[in-house]
Amino acid sequence: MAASGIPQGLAVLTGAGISADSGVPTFRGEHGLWRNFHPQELATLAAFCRDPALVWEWYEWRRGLIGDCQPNAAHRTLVKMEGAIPQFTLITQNVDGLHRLAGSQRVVELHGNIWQVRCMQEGTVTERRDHPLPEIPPRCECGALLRPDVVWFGESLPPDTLQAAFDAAQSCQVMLVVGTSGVVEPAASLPRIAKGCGARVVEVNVEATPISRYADETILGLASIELPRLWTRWQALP
Ligand code: BJW
Repeated sequence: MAASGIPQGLAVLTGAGISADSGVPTFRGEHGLWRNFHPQELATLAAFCRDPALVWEWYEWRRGLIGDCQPNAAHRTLVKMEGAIPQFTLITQNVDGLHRLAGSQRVVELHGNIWQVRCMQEGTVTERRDHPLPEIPPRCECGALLRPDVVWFGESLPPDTLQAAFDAAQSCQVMLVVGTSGVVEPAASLPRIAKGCGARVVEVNVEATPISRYADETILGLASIELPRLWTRWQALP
C-alpha cells in the first residue's frame, strides 16, 4: 500500500519510548530501568511474594518519578488523531497513565496502570494516586496485601484488553508503532498481525527494532518531534 493521507482505520501501539521525552525512564537500553534493576527480582509474582516491600519500594520510586511528569507532544498528537480518525484504537504497554492525562479517551492498557492497586485476596482494583503511600507494603481494608495493578512477566494479560488489541490489529488500515523495543510478547506480535491482515505498518523509534524488518516505514527520531510531523504530513496528503 502506498503512503497516503489520514487513514480511516488506525491502531497505535505505544511503548516506553513515547514517554521518554516526558522524563519517564524506559526499560531497556543504555539508560533503561533494567540496566540497574533485574526483572526477575522486581517484575514477577514470585518476586512480589518473596519480598513485597522491596517490590513496592521500586514501584513507589517510579510513582514518584512519573507523578512529576507531563504528557509530551507525541501524547498530544495521538489525542488529535483520535478526534479526527473514525476507527481509532490506542493500545499502550505503558503503565504511566500519560495518554489519559493528555486527553486520550479510549486507551487499551495492555500492562495495567501504576496508579491502580489490586487486592491479593479479593481481586478488587482501586485507584491510588497518593504518594508516598502511608504504609509499605500497602494493605487492603480486608487486611490482605495490595499489589500494583500491572502485568508482570509470566502473567496473562487481561483477556478483554488483549482481545480489543487483537481486534484492532486485525481490522486497522494502518498500525503506528511508537517507542517500543518490540521484544515483549504478546504486544510485540500485534504489528505483525496487522501486517498479515493487510495493514501498513509505520514505526517511530530512535533506533531500529525487530519490527523495522517488516515495517513499511520506519521513522528514526524522537517521538515528540516525529509524531507531530507525521500528523502534519498525513493531513497534507490527499
Ligand atoms: C524512543 C525514545 C523516544 C527511547 N522516541 N522512541 C513468546 C516468546 C517468548 C517469550 C514469551 C512469549 N510469550 C510470552 C512470553 C514471556 C514474556 C516475554 O515476552 N518475554 C520476552 C521478554 C522474552 N511475556 C510475558 O510474560 C507476558 N505474559 C504472557 O504472555 O502471559 C502468557 C504467557 C506467559 C509465559 C509464557 C508464555 C505465555 C507479560 C508481559 C508483561 C510485561 N511487563 C512489563 C512490566 C509492566 C509493569 C511495570 O511497568 O513495572 O511491561 S516488562 C516491560 O516491558 C513493561 C513494558 O510495557 C514492556 C515493553 O517495553 P517497551 O515499552 O518496549 O520499552 P523498552 O524500554 O523495551 O523500549 C523502549 C523503546 O523506545 C526502545 O526501542 C527505544 O529505542 C525507544 N525510544 N526513547 C521514540 N524519545
